[in-house]
Amino acid sequence: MASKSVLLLSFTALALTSALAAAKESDPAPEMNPGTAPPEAVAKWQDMRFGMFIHWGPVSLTGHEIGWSRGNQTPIEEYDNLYKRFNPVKFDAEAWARTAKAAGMKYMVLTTKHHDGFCLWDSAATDYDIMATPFHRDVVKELSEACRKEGIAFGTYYSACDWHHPAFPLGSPGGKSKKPHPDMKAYAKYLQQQVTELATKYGPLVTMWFDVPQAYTQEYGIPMVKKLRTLQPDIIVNNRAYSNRGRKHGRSVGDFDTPEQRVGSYQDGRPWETCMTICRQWAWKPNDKMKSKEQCLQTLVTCAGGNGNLLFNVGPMPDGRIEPRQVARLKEMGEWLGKYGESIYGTRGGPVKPGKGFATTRKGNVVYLHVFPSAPGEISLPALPRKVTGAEILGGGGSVKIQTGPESWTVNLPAERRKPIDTIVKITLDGSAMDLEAVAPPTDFRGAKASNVFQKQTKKLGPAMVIDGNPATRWATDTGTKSCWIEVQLTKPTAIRGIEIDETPEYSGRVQAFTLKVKTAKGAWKTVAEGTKLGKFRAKFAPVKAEAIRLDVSKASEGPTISEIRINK
Ligand code: FHN
Repeated sequence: MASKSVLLLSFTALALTSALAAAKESDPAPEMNPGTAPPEAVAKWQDMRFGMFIHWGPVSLTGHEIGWSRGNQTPIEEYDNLYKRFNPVKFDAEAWARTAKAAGMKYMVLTTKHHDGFCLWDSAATDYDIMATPFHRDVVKELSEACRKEGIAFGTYYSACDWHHPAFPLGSPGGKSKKPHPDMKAYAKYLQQQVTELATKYGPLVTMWFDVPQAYTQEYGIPMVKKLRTLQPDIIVNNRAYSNRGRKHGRSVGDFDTPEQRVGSYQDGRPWETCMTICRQWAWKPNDKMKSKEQCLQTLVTCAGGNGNLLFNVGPMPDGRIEPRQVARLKEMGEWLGKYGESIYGTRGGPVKPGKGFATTRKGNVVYLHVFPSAPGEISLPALPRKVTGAEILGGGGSVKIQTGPESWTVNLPAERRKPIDTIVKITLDGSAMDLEAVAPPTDFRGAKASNVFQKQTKKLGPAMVIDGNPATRWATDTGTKSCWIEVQLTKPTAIRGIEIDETPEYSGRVQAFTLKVKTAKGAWKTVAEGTKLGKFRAKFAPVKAEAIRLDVSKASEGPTISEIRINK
């Protein structure tokens, strides 16, 4: 019989072998590891913080949404022939690049091919491209050169789904139809050929921004990304290159996350970039509702405060111009960045995560405290393990007193010292701010619940969005919701004398009758306000000790949606 030690040895060897085998299974085979961008390339892109997204193509002739309107508002046959009359004679790549530069944008991402399959460059792989239009000029070539001339990094958006291409299995409307003769191998070859064209014909690309891969799965997508990285070693690839997105191999796909139409949540270990429209539609739409200067800038600041980038979208017109009012809005952003850009460019988010009416960014031994008008007169921050050696309002607003205690720091910023959109307090520390652990902001609230959440998307659109201090997030309810309620709980019974409710600006006016109640420390619900219009609602009342607040909407024209609820003590 074998001795104990021999048995033990063989058992250990067996355990080791099976562990190695298990490890082998969980690690992707080399050819199935999409790789990552070099850290220094990612850091350089993070430093840029602000980019221009452009959604453009023959669809701009219709004023409807790119890709999605094909087979919806616009019959497929009509949509697919728009290119024959696409002649944007006022297209001026240098003007677009100058507009981005004037906005303070450091990079640009153009939809070279959206889900409709039309290509804005001279592609050898298809005739369905810009060279087949009366315009007959390579837009990608002209724009990449103009960007380079203006010092703007150029990147390409490429839709992995293609509802026009016969070999891609899904078609319009919205990928809901099936092509008669799909051939994923042939489509994958086509896609790789086009991505190779983009990666070899137009100089260095800051990013390849893939989108909506639908049936384009990883067995095709990973080798394609690997090839792309050999062609452009510094390229940053997003997390939408192929389906099975996310944690197929124990880590997310791509080099950054892509929260869409909302500001991402604070994240240290993994870069992210919010993509958002300056209006409501991605492609050109006449008289579309445009975001205010305040919304645009506070979105940028809150992205930076969350340690993310903002890719802000314009949809140029069919004549080739970016709409003048959008150019003007972007110029306003650039003028603001011209004064306060040091608090955005080259910074990282934190060390205090975005809170009620404020955000922080950091660079070296400086913390920039961004204070929005909605913030209270005294801003309380968790104490940081550093000493404050100086504090002043950026842009020449004089020094600021910060009371630093063991638990919290208090920054006193009365109304008369505030700027209209963002008052930035530049706080200099006695050591680096960059290695500080990010901390959660103080909050009056411990939770929120609601009668309904849009398509049960609680993470993105749940009731907690109204108490996160982030004006760019919102609680949303299902389409057709005519009555609903939301309730927020305070961290402790608190004497309050007012409540502020911001109905999401783009959807303001939906609430047509509501009652606002406070749960007193005795447990009774007390009505403190009622009305027929929310918008930016401000209730003032005699101080009451509150444990919770409840908004009951008894009448609405469409699903109510609220961005923020705040209390005044
Ligand atoms: O369907 C597209 C949409 O048209 C737009 O291009 C956005 C931009 O991020 N991406 C997809 C929706 O997630």
